Amino acid sequence: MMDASNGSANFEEINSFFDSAPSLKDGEAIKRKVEEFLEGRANRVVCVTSGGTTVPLEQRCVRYIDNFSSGHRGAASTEYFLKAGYAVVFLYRRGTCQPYCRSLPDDPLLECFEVTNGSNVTVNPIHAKTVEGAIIDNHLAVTRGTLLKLPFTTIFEYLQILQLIALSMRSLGPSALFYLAAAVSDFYVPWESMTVHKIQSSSGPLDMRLAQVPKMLSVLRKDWAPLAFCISFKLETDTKILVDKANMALKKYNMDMVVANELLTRKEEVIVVTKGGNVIVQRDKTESGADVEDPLIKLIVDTHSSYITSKQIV
Ligand code: PAZ
Repeated sequence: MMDASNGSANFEEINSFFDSAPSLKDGEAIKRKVEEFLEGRANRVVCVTSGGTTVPLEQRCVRYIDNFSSGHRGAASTEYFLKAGYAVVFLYRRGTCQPYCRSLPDDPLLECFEVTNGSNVTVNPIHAKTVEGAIIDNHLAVTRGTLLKLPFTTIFEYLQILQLIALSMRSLGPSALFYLAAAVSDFYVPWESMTVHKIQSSSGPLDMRLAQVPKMLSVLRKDWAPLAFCISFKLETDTKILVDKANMALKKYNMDMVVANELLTRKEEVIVVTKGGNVIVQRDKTESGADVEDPLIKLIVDTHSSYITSKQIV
């Protein structure tokens, strides 16, 4: 479902994807939010995409195809980008991991709080520090106006909102950064050929042909935000092909960086692939709780700084 190195931009396919997609609910409101968020901003802005897209099988969707992505990478990276002074547009899959909530238990409401003295709700002392940290950090990002969160569920919503964000960020030139960590479906059912009502099991085994999702990386690079610094991700389960596939994506889509990761070790290590060579980035295993996103975002921030400088000199 998630290989991203397939074919060069087919603009006809891309147009037809957008023309036939169901119209984006609240599209105007989302556009306004993005524009208001970006208004007057000259400094660095990153669009972090996070979590996996779904592929509906019915227009009145009961069933859909999904993928494994937890959104941890996107949420953690957002925190480090904010710490580094970026404003972040966080385009995330509904229900996946959120910035500053990574260390909370699975059911924060029920596990972090308790009822004391009859009806007072208090924080369970075991979780007090984590809850306090999460609330303060999130509050800071929101009050400073540096974090805009936009949810998606389907592949249609994801690509429509990404296009809208990219077109709005275009004016930021090289200060704009795209960090595309979402696991984006490679195959989908085009809306017009999708059955309206719930597929009936009484009709026997399901035989379904999926179309390929057109690759949007080239159009992002060429049309939507040509001066932006673009980072895509490449996930594989076979390490033997990982770096080659990342290199192919780097060239084919003219990315500035491709972050290659393997499913089982993705929280330990990533390989940053650039035209200038590859760098292995690992989490600091000597420090408990250290994650790979910390050194990864440091490297990206430095590389983005050099990129901005190089564009200013030219
Ligand atoms: O969301 P998560 O933290 O569970 O995993 C992150 C990831 C593996 C989805 C991301 O690092 C990635 O590789 N995204 C692109 C996947 C792909 O379409 O190849």
